[in-house]
Amino acid sequence: MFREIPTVLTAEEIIDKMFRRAKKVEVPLSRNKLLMHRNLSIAKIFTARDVAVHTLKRYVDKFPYINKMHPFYRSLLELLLDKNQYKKSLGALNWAIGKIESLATKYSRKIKGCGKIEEALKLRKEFYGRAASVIKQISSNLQFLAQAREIMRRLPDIDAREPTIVIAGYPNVGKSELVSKLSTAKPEIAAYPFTTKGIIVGHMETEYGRVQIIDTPGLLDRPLEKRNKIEKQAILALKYLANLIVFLLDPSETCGYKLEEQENLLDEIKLSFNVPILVVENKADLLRRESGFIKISAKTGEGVDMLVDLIMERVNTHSQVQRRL
Ligand SMILES: Nc1nc2c(ncn2[C@@H]2O[C@H](COP(=O)(O)OP(=O)(O)O)[C@@H](O)[C@H]2O)c(=O)[nH]1
Ligand SMILES: [Mg+2]
Repeated sequence: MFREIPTVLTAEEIIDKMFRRAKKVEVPLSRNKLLMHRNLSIAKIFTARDVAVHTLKRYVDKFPYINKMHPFYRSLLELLLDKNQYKKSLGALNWAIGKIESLATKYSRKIKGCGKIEEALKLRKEFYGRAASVIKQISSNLQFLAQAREIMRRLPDIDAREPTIVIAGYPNVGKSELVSKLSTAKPEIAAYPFTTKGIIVGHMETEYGRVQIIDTPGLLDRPLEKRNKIEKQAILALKYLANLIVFLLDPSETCGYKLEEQENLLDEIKLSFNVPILVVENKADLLRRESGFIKISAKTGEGVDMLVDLIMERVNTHSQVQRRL
């Protein structure tokens, strides 16, 4: 969706392009010089108009409507750019399209009715000046959209419609190890706002179709309270994506965090995300304790098949299907 947004030219670049193309326009030679010059001027005006309208229309078509986006992307974009300014900028482009179309119509009519070659030339110049001024008036809007494009292109590239599992838990509890065990292909890194690490996206093929697995280094691996408001909202955007959060505990504490600390993070995530959570105890090869949670070893693979069954059960329950629709 975001890959299709074209590069946004500056006002000067659009103006250059309009007149460069208009300059190349030719009409058949004719004995009637006045008629020939009128036709030439009109053809040039229409070419300049077409360049401007085509360029701007493409932007209007290719920049997505934020309000129609999946809530995951919508909530991230609301943090990253001024939504009103975005709407206004696209509106300004529409205004410019209409303005240039009507100027072209008006000036071509005037030229048709003019009686002198010089006048045709003068009117053509006048159109150029006015059309250029319209484009200059949307210069800041074009600039804003160029920035918006850069922001949108850096958004994580995820299929928001695919059932998605988000993995959480303190560092070193085995999240990456588990994601690589569950993924059918090598997980990919996707950019994520406010973290340089990005998120890791893997895919699991199941009899019910593909499931996306997301590892979130630096996001869901420490208390949310330590983040600033914007970071926190960017992290919470994951709730729109996740059908299920798999929270990994490491009772062996070889990760370097006390189990109690880990459980506090679990409680916080439970409170902050309105998403079903599956608690999994990892590193069962090192330590097993009495608890109601499923036990696995991401390292040896023990219990992982059972975990997949549990995940699929949770992802395919009626409520989950409803959430997707
Ligand atoms: N013994 C044992 N070690 C594990 C297990 N899962 C992960 N590890 C190790 O724990 C360390 C941290 O794992 P990693 O997947 O990078 O943790 P993450 O920070 O949560 O992504 C690595 O050295 C892993 O090899 C497990 O089930 N058993
Ligand atoms: Mg990791």
